[in-house]
Amino acid sequence: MNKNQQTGNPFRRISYISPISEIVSVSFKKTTGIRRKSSKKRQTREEKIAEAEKERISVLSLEMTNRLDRIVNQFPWINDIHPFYFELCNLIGNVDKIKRVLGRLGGISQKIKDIEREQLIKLYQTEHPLEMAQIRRETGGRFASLIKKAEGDVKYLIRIVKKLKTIPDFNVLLPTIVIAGAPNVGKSSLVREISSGIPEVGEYPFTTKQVVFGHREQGFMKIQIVDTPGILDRPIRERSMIERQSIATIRYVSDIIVFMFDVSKDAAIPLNEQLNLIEEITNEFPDTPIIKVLNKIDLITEKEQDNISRDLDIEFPISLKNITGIKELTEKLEEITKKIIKESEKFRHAFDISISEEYLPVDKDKEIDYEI
Ligand SMILES: Nc1nc2c(ncn2[C@@H]2O[C@H](COP(=O)(O)OP(=O)(O)O)[C@@H](O)[C@H]2O)c(=O)[nH]1
Ligand SMILES: [Mg+2]
Repeated sequence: MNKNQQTGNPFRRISYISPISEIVSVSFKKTTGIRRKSSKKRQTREEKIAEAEKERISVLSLEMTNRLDRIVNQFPWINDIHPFYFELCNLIGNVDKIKRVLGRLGGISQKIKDIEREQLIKLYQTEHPLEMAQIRRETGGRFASLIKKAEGDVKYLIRIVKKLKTIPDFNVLLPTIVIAGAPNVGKSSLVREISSGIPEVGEYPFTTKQVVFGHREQGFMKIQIVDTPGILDRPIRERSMIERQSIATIRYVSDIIVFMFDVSKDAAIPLNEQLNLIEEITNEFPDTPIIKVLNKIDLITEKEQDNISRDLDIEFPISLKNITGIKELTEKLEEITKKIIKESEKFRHAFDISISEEYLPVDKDKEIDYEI
């Protein structure tokens, strides 16, 4: 499998990015301890000095280029990123700019290596210790002025990565159920109720709230359940452009939307506004099946429940308080996800990856268990 074919947030694996000022100071510091060695070899004083100066130059080059290369290599290969993360990356930063910045950093690293080579040739051509020191100082100066050109670029990356790392770690290869509905309808309660473990929390860009997502073991595979407070709970048309674009990226990961209604006395917004919301979500996610759920039936009469269910085409009347109707709902979710896994390109791809030739055992005699 392509090493960049990550299932979760591909930016999470980026660790610390050192600012240029730090790279410069740490790299120079590494060269200060380098002294002429008292070698047993028969060497002239000049030869020993040349060796020490060479080492100072090489260590400086190595320290700087290793740190620059590390920044570049930590980044996922932008073109291989799943569209969900790609689009969010492009909203938080600018994918083309990131590519240019990484290209420039790689270019500076290469240039430092080239200068190192040139300067070492010069160093070998002189026998005067003063000139040797001069060449080494000049090299250090050239390295420093080159690398300092990347100062703004690296600052940009540090800023962007900090945000990119907080994007929730969706497993983009798992079937995903997104829970939508007005505030207080019971979205978080539903996620808690139908998730196997304790739901995790992540920040969603451009919204003030956090995304909660749980997992559910389902036969041989897992599904993801996502609660999106502040994202799919208020009118999309009131959002800023960037917030709307950010919301739109959920399209890439949502396989089913569960829309929850609350018509009890606890409802935070009236039914007509909840209907506007579901209409907007239907427009925003035209290809995603939406399952309509009426929650908090423990707070309404049977007659109210029947009327609402009929008027709104409710498939599942439930109560998370009394745990009524949950089994029917989860059975339906399982049925749909199974169908999606069979039919969707997304999961066919996931399946292909797991049995592609790269995964076939090298030693054909050895038995290997395949996990799908
Ligand atoms: N009576 C009743 N209360 C519920 C039910 N489901 C959720 N609640 C309550 O409704 C409130 C909001 O639930 P929450 O899951 O936080 O809603 P969210 O804002 O949509 O995530 C909480 O106080 C829940 O305990 C239900 O079926 N019946
Ligand atoms: Mg909630």
